[in-house]
Amino acid sequence: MVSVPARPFPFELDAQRCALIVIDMQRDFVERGGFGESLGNDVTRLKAIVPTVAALIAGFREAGLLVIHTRECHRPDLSDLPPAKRNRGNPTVRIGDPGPMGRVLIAGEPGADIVPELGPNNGEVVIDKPGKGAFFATDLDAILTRRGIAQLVFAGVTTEVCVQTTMREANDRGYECLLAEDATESYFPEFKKAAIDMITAQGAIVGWATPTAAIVEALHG
Ligand code: TIU
Repeated sequence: MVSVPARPFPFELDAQRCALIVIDMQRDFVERGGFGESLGNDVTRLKAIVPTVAALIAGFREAGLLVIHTRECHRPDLSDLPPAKRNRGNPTVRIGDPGPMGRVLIAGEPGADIVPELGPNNGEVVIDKPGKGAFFATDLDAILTRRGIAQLVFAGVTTEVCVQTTMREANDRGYECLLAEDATESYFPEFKKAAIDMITAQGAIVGWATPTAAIVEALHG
């Protein structure tokens, strides 16, 4: 066990039972012309965390620990896309429509790929998920259980949507959750702050938060 300085109090990291989960660092959310921009968002804030997420991934790889990547995407025939999700809001391009990076949020299309700087290594787990939470309609829990994982470190986008949803799902399934607070981002800075405040409040009601450097230092310690 290594004690990692964190909010609201130190996180007792058990490296042998810990995995990193990188949420949805896909071109469709991070680059121009994708789903994120189609919803009216400025994607530059998200692109800026790529080097920090890369440093966190490198820390886990160097420690020989499991890295899991998720992608929010749907089947090409849209059979796993509820109309309520496809029709929500007033996007310029809907999920499944053609865009500059192929069909938006469709598995196998360029936009659904993880940004090249953060691509998975051989042997790393990639979870394609139809929802915001990575446990919904996926085999993530089974994979973690088989590997004896009890703690999850979280990075990725967006803090208050897919990251927070997945942290809440994980918390309810008995995982201890630590958010790398500078390796996650939102299109809305005030939502990022509020999400982290909510996660860590009430004695870590959902989980802990700390900078990437503190996690990497603990892994090497
Ligand atoms: N991955 C993820 O957060 N999906 C979203 O749709 N996020 C938004 O903030 N829109």
